[in-house]
Amino acid sequence: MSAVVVAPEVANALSDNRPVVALESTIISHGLPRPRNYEAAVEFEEMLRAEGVTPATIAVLDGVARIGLDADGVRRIADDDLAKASVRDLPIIAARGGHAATTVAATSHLAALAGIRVFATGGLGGVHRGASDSFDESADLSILAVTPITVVSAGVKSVLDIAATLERLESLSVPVVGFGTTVFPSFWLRESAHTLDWSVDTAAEVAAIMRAQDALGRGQGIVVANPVPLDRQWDPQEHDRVLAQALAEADAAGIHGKAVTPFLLLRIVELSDGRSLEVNLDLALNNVRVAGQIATAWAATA
Ligand code: PSU
Ligand code: MN
Repeated sequence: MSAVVVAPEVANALSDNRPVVALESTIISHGLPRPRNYEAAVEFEEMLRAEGVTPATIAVLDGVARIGLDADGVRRIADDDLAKASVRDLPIIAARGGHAATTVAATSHLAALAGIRVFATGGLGGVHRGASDSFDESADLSILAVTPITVVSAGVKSVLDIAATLERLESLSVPVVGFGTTVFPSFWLRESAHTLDWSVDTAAEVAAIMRAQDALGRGQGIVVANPVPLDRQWDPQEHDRVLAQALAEADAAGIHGKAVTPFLLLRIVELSDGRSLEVNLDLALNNVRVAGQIATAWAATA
């Protein structure tokens, strides 16, 4: 059995030059509570299919990195207690015949390996608060520096150090463009305190940037920062209050390493009585929609 299997539907779309969008599994397994996570996984795929875009949800099941899941695979990433795999975990899980949900880093790598150029997620991993002591910086950033994939996200969660994350993306020479905005979004909120050098208004502009990036011989990914619609964003005051409490609890409980992101996301859902979850789903769907448009523009110009 090979270590990587591209689902026939995805392989056919790629070889026919039809649009494909990669979707990650960690947001389903570790970022959203059951049973809403399963509904979200199905909803993301259905939204793409309705737009004529082939979804490729990515995960490792039975030791095989699967680019595109069948119905049983989607069930498993939502219902099973899967490990969370970044790129460095992939060879170990594959060799052992194990199962894992893939992070933005691992999903990006596997998508690019299959020739997929566009990927939708919720929020990108980044530099954690206190990283100057802990060195906790998501491999999402370093993998985007070496992986030709366009990732549509609602920026990075405000649980992270947004300023440091943007600095690292600059150092790593990863382009960041706002989609209809010049302000970097902060996941549940449309804005952060940080402005961007570049913004685009259309998917076709993103496809043109991807084309130019290739022509210039650059192999980096591109971050498309897509803010949640204004009427869907979280109330900023409640956001600040809940965030402070969740961060304090994570600290008090001694949560560290890759457990930090899942802990905070699920705790924030509880502390907000589900409000943060609604926003999370809305922003993720909004990213899937824009990624579908970009993949369509990309395929149309190939
Ligand atoms: N943002 C979300 N939900 C998530 C994540 C980010 O809204 O589930 C996940 C992504 O899979 C991302 C990962 O790649 O968290 C980053 O984890 P870490 O900080 O351990 O690299
Ligand atoms: Mn980390």
